[in-house]
Amino acid sequence: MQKNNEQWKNDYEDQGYFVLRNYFKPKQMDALRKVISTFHENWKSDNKQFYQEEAFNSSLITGSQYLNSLDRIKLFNFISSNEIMQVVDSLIPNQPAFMNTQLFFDPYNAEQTNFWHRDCQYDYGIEDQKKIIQDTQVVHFRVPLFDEPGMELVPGSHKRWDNQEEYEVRQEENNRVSSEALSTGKEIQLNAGDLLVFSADMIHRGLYGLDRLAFDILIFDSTGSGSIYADYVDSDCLPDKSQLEVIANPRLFLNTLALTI
Ligand SMILES: O=C(O)CCC(=O)C(=O)O
Repeated sequence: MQKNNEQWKNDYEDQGYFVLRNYFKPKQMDALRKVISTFHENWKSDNKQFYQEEAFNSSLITGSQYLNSLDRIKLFNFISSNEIMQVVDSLIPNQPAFMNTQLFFDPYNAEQTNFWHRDCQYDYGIEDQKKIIQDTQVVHFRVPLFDEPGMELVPGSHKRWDNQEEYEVRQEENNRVSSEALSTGKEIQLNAGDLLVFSADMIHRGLYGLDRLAFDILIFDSTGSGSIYADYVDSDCLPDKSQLEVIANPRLFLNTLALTI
């Protein structure tokens, strides 16, 4: 067990990602698929135009808008399950905190292209991005609900700045577009039951196809400058008092709540 944890940490530090194959039990996946499908159908019918015109993901899956309390508790228990917490604790030993969830699907318009990015580029200018990738730590836990083409990642880019090709493509400079191939990209095909763990700040893009449905959990290191990520938390997506009482291991949510009240 210990060796696993050290291996995960080393792989994450060196490469910015790792995959655990067949990590979740079929029963866990069946239960998760059921709740997520309920969310997705409700979300789609409430966001018809956005879905048909441009969407490739939704967020706030644990919120109260589209799921009832029982289904939300099932999600909270999955997010803080032993399987997830074992990985969380090996990467973020002090005060890991729940940030948000997202659901990635294929765009309705099959012509819509994917795009290379670092998550931090939507909130920070270039110089701050250079700092952020060294200083803070937001980790994606991607749980594909069905077999899917997966993700393409640039290994090692969580700790280093872009080379010229990566920069021009990601920023769409010099007539390049963000959906172009990158020579440094590595495709990671994923199957239902796998877990892909990757740094939000590495250069990455989703691979569309196979009617994918991937549940992403975002967790951050809330120590030091990581506490800025408390601003990204929507309080409606956290468990309330009565829900906390029936979550087997609520530590991840309690750490977030401690930052947001
Ligand atoms: O799967 C996708 O379409 C993109 C995924 C992504 O960018 C992310 O998880 O941050």
